Amino acid sequence: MSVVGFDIGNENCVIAVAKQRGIDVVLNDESKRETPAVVSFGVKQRFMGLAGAACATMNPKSTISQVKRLIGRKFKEPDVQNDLKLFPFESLEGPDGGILISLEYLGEIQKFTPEHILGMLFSHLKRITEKNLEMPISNCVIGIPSYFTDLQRRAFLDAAAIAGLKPLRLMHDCTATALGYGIYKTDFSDAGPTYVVFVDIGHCDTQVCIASFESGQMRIISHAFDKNLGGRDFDEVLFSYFAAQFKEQYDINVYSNAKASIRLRASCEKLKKVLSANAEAPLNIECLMDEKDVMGFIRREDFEKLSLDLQERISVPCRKALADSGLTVEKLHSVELVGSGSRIPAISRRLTSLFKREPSRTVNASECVARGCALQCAMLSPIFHVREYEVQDAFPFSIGFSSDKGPVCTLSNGALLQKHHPFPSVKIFSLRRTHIFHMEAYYADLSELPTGVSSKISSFKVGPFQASHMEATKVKVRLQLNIHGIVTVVSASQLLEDDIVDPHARSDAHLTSDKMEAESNRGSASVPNSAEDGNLKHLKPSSMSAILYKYLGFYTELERERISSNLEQIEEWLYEDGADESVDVYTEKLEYLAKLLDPIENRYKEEEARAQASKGLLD
Ligand code: ATP
Ligand code: K
Ligand code: MG
Repeated sequence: MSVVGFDIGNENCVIAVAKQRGIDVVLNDESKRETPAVVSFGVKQRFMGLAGAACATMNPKSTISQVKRLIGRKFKEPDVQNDLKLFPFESLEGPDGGILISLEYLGEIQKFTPEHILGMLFSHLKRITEKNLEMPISNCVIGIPSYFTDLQRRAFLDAAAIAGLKPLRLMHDCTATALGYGIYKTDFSDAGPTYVVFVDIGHCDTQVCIASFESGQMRIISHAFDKNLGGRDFDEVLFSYFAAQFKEQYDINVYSNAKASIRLRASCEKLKKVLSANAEAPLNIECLMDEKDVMGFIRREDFEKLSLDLQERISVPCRKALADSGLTVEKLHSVELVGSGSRIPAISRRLTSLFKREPSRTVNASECVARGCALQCAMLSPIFHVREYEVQDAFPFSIGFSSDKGPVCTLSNGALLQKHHPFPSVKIFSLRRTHIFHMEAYYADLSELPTGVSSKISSFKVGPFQASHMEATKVKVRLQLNIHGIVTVVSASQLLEDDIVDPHARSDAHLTSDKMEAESNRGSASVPNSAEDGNLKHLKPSSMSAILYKYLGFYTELERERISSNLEQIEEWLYEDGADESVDVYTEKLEYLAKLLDPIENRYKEEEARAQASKGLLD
């Protein structure tokens, strides 16, 4: 069983694996710790990673980078159109409104979805890992931006599945970083929580989160982001500057020439890095265009002036995260700056004045996401014993839920789940209905989302159920924001009169999680009308059925697997070695099992209490 963390960046991918003695970063075939996120399609073969990046100038129209930008997006979104203008490859609208990339491969024009291309990249990273570990892998945790929509999350899972990977969790990048930071730290004060801001500036985006640490636990309080602000935008400032200069000086228009644009952009990125360590830097490109060699030069000071508004924009998500956390800068313990885009000195200065202290670089800026993901994977995996540590993430968007009779809400803003609601989590509500009905999950406040995103999340069909003589029956719906941050209806059950007497004797009807997954991928889920219809085959040992049946909807697929495999092992042990063991050993095993069940039972009780309290408010 593998324990792997992946950071799929717009520019660089990093792979980390958990070993008994700690977390290691996997070296790729070129012995590098970072692998360019590039797939290039050639006449005879595909080139991935570093080899792919080397094809960018020779074969620009068939070389795909920054595919993460396009995952789970619609072709017509304004943001997508802006990105597509920057990319040299051709694209068109797919039949579902998605994006299709059209390129020449093996001598033919072929069309690929972004999911397909990301799947190829995943396969490449998987192969590197397997070669390195000398064993097949599948279980992993993958970092994603916190601003990813439901559709983008599903698309990421689809791409991982194409490569034969099994993500135990899609984890928000900053949450992964915060976990890696918190779990090793033992010097937190006892006087109360320690608050840390994490700022991750990548190639295309900026993400900020505020985490609260106490001994043995970490909670994310707020997430904020600018999905269109990263190192790439600083490159673009230099690009426009030199493009204008070369037009005047050499009478060439690089905008009109795809190869010249790519070469100038690549040189500007290098120049930007040089300026992080030097006060000035030259830019020389041989034969850029029209057989002309170009020579340029810029001082860091001038670069900083040109990029002033980008620097200012970095403050925006920082302020937002702080405002949402309800904290003042004085309450913060430190500011951790990560992501290689943050290596520009002016950015550190800007953050210093904003947070009234210099940002720290305690964690490894380019590897922290992958390392945090590998750690989370180890924590979720039964083969590893990781120190007891609780991770609670927050979901950055408010979610609303409506039935055909209008919104189902518990909050004043009409949402069912408030922005920054802890997740994974379950919501229960009941409705009175006579017939099959439809429910829809949607983003309740579009101002929280990146612009141009549709409010629709997914729709679910509930029923048919047995309603006697057209009389309305009470249907209890369990909605889950799962471990990946994806909304699903876990179950819908018909409440009978007996329920009032005995809350556990209900006629529940459930979908297996497998079926649920398949159904909800199509954006709809129908719920069978009796327990016999609900396929409960996945609940294996008989002793477990009762437990899992009672708590259905309150545990994640992972928790189920963990409990199930533990129970199986213990049952086996009982009939074999266990027969000769002492009482203490039995008790120890029992206690271990109880500990696995505790959080689930707590969630169940909490939700029952909440449902009781809000009775009558719903419907
Ligand atoms: P994203 O997080 O947007 O998906 P990513 O994770 O691939 O992208 P990083 O690897 O964190 O991004 O950062 C890449 C960016 O950092 C690029 O824009 C690169 O030019 C920039 N960068 C790398 N080194 C330096 C440096 N020394 N000075 C300035 N910028 C740098
Ligand atoms: K990265
Ligand atoms: Mg990144």
